[in-house]
Amino acid sequence: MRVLLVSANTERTAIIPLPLGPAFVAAACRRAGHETALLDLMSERDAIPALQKRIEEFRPGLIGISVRNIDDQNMASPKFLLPAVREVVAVCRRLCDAPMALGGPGYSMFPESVLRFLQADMGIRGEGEIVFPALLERLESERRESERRVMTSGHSLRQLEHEMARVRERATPIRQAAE
Ligand code: B12
Repeated sequence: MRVLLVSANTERTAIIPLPLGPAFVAAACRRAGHETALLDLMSERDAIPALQKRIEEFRPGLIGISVRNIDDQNMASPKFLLPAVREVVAVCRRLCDAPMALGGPGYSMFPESVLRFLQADMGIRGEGEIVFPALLERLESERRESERRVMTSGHSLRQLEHEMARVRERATPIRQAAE
């Protein structure tokens, strides 16, 4: 599977950390045989256009998003850092239909509320090197299984897509007529 890992941290407080966690997870994905790209938004001049370009070129089957910080831990005037990550998720959603999995230290602290706030599809709490490739394997085997079911019922996926397009074409005038 083609996997895009996005290190979503663009916060420059204190230090500019390297994306160590997502790099470890990317290495594990490559070892498991997946074509893997890692995009570090911190090192991009314009994060969102860089993300758009990478998605269009790479066409990922799954996107992993690393969430490092929730806030800057400045008690005097705290800065909430998740809205920028929510934009990353929204851009991915707009550009492709790949499922999105969250991970990273920020996500792992508040998995349920961060998943809800960011509107991603799933998340992995804690270290990702073993569980994330296992998730990829699971998604791939589910895809193979559904393709096999389609093949054995006498259709290829391409035929099925063609058939769906024809159904949609026929359905449009009906919907318009009803409106
Ligand atoms: C070391 C560290 C620092 C160092 C960084 C040094 C450096 N050169 O990188 C210093 C002291 C500079 C620092 C600064 C800050 N830090 Co700091 N830091 C840490 C610490 C202790 C470890 C981070 C680390 O490098 N881990 C090692 C890597 C390999 O692990 P990892 O990133 O967690 O990745 C693993 C998993 O999370 C997971 N994973 C990661 N990405 C993904 C993606 C997917 C898809 C999946 C499935 C899994 C996955 O798998 C990875 C491999 O096992 C954590 C606490 C902790 N124990 O995690 C806090 C922590 C991340 N920091 C935090 C904060 C807040 C900050 C600061 C904002 C503090 C400040 N006001 O200065 C700054 C921000 C820096 C920045 N610009 O982003 C918070 C973030 C949570 C929050 N409250 O928002 C943490 C969690 C501490 C805490 N408990 O509050 N930090």
